[in-house]
Amino acid sequence: MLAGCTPWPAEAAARYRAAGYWTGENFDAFLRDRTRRFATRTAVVEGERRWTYAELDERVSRLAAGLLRLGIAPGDRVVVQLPNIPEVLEVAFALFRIGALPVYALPAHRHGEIGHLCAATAAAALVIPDVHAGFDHRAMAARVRAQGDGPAHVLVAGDSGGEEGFTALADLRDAPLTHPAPGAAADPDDVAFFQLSGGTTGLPKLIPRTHDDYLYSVRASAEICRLSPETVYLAALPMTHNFPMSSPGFLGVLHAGGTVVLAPDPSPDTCLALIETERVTMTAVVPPVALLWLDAVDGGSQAGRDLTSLEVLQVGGAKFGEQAARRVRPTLGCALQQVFGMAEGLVNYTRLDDDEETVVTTQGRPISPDDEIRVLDDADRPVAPGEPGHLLTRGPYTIRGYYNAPEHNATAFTADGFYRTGDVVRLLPGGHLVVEGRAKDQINRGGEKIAAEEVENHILAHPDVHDAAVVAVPDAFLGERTCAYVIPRGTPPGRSQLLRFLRERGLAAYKIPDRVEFVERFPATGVGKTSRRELRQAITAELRRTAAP
Ligand code: J2J
Repeated sequence: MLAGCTPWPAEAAARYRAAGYWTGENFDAFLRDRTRRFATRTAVVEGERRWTYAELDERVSRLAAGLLRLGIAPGDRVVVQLPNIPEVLEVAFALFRIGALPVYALPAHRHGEIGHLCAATAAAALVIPDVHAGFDHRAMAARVRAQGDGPAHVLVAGDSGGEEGFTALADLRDAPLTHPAPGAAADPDDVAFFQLSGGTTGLPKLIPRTHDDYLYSVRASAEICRLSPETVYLAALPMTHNFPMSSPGFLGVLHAGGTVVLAPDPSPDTCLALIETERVTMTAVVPPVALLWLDAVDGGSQAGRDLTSLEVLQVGGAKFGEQAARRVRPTLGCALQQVFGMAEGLVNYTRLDDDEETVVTTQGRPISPDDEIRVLDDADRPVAPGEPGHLLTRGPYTIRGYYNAPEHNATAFTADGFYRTGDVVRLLPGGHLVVEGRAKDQINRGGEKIAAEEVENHILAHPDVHDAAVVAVPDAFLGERTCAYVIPRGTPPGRSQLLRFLRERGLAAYKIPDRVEFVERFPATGVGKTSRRELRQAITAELRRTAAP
């Protein structure tokens, strides 16, 4: 196992193998096998571009050869920040082919987050688009380099700009790598890539996922979602996020021999048009996007669309309100599937044969019979059946530790390896979970996760700030927005000046507080403690009280 990662105990690993969950397939073998079986079928579609499985595999081999030539070696980490373009598949599988490890960033990340990821993984390379959604990722990469976070190579999907150390992917595609490639030997029970945690701490944590554990979740998800070669999946959310990657996501679709259609953005105008023209059968969105789609079809701009191909709409990443959930079938004419998952592992789905009440009122049940679920009170004792409590979990695809984070792991995991999800749930008799809330210091802004402490630390770096607490405020559309309570040091900085300061520090736009309130002091915490965690709780309680009718 890669240094800095926590393996499953040998006994558990043996059990997961014996049960047939961990099959010993690695990501490179996965692509080669599906290419053999589905060679001439369409793997991925983006605008005018359509690649068959054979074309994807050929590109992967060429890029893999080019990466080796450039000096990317087996075991190297490579930060991948790409929007929804077919190169996501090409780059990820090329890295797998040479045994290098993708570190998946989001397109919204900026030099602060990307710099951290590059530094924390000692990345050999960073992969970016040139300009995306009006933002110049090359300039950002140059800045990451200038701040001393590496990496040696910047690979650009598009125009490299010709800067020293910047290479266009197009210039890397060599003669195909001769088989077998070094990556073919990648140990299936070792780490394949890193996902990013939604986080509760000052710096985002890295989630190491193995070939064995992740591919089990992909195969099992594909089965639960009944994927087949006829599946046409629309990737509407950013593809490097865990949900559209693996639940069942584009990997589930490749597993089944289906087609992945890439949407440049999740707007109803873009996506509902693609569903009609590409005859999409399934897609996955976060709750605010589902609301926009429902409204666009319900007498809105997309009312005339032919959506008859759509069989399943998955909604997850944040709690989907029951009222909206009830609108999905009548409005879109498809089944709803609620998905409650996390990049750390555990994923729950409502099943396609669950009754409608279960589908609209629960967040599903775990993928695996060997997902162990505990619902505990504040003192780690089991709550009475059906009562809300903290969700802890352990199983064949849930990590046992974050990367290089022994101190954090000591509290995020129990001694016997259960992950403390920070979610508050009720467990129903049939095994379905209802998400009731959250105990972690995280804001869920319509599915985008914000660690309060991370944003507070950036605010505290401002010279005119004495203290800061970032909390969630309820929002009808996004579920939650962020509010930063700030105690100034003397004259408060202007709001817009403070927000500019945060952007300048390289924070993703979704982490920039929606509201800033300057206050003289924070509410007392009852026990007189001054931890920011208690302050956040006190302010949240105060907000609830004042918001009450
Ligand atoms: C309430 N809260 C939810 C839901 C996630 C599939 C789907 C989602 C994610 C994801 C994922 C929720 N209702 N339906 O990785 O594979 C909140 C919980 C959870 C956290 C995880 C997947 N679905 N959540 O959202 O790592 O608080 O993964 O612990 O981004 O999102 O966030 P993330």
